[in-house]
Amino acid sequence: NKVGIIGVPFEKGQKKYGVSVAPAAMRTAGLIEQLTEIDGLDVKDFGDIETVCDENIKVDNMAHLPLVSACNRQLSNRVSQVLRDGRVVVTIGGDHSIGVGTVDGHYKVNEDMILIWVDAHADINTNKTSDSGSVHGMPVALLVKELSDYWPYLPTMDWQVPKFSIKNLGYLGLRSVDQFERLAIEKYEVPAFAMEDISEHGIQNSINHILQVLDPCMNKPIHVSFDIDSLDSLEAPSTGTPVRGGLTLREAICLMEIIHNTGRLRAIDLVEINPALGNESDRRKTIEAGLCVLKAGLGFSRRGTAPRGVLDL
Ligand code: DIR
Ligand code: MN
Ligand code: MN
Ligand code: MN
Repeated sequence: NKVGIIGVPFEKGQKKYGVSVAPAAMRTAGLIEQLTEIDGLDVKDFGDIETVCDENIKVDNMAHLPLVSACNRQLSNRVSQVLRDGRVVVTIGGDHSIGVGTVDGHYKVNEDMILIWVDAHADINTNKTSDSGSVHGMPVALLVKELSDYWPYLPTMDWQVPKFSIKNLGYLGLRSVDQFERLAIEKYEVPAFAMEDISEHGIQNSINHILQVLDPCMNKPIHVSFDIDSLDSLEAPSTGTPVRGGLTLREAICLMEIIHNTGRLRAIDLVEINPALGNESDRRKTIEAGLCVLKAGLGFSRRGTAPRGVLDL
C-alpha cells in the first residue's frame, strides 16, 4: 500500500486566521512518522502547495475567489499526479474550499469515483445562497454538474469544469445546514445521514447504507472529504465553525476503518483544523483526533500489529 501526502496551507476560503498552519502542525505532531508505522504502508511526502496569485477580480459574495482558484488549480494537478503514482492521496488542509481541487484532481483520474462528505455542514451553497460569502461553504456546489446552471460566470475558474454527478455524493455528520442547502439535498435525493440519523441507525449502518446506495456493485474508487468539525466540538475544539452534538472520535474511527476495509479508499482530505484557535489542550486534542482519523483510514488497527516476521510461522 502506498500513500502520498499533500499539505495545503490555505485559509482564504474562510475568515479566521490559522487553518493554514495545520499542515505544519500535523507534520510536527508526527504525521509522517505515525503513518509510516502502519503495517506495510509506504509513505511519500509531496510537500505543500504554494499559492501565488496576482489576480484582483472581485466576485459578488465570494471572497478571494482568484486565490481560491489558483490554489485549487495547482492542487488538482498534484492530486492527479499522486494518484497516477499509484498512491492513496492524503490532503491536509487548509479550509474546505480545497475540496474543489482534491475532487477535481481525483475525478480526472477516476471518473467513476464516489464522494463521502463528512461534515457538520453541507458546503453546497452558491454565492447566491451563502450567508457568509466564504468559499469553504461552497465547494460541493462548485463540483457537481447538476448545480452548474445556478452559478454566474466565475472569472479565473475556467480550468475547472464541473463534471462530477451529485448522484455519486453522500453526507455524514450534518447538523448545520442552510435552507437552500437542504433544498438541494432533498431535490437530488442525496443520501445524507445527519446526526439524528446516525443516532437512530448507528455509524456502521449509516456508512454501509451510503456505500450501498452510491456503489451497489462495490467496485468504485472512494474519496472521503473529512471536515474536522464533523466531530463534536468537545473532541475537536480547534476549528473555525464548531458545532456541538457531533460525531465522537470513536464513531469517526469506526467510519474510517469500514471505508478502509472496502479496499477502495483512494483519497482522504482532512480539513478545517485550526491550531490558532483555543488553548494548548484544545490544539493537542484536535490534532490528535485528526491523526486518529487518518490512521484509521489507512489501515491502522486498534488490535495492534504483530512484529514483522515473528508470527509468520
Ligand atoms: C455556512 C458554514 N454554511 C457557510 N459552512 C461551514 O458559510 O456557508 N462549512 N462552516 O464548513
Ligand atoms: Mn466543510
Ligand atoms: Mn464544516
Ligand atoms: Mn488493511
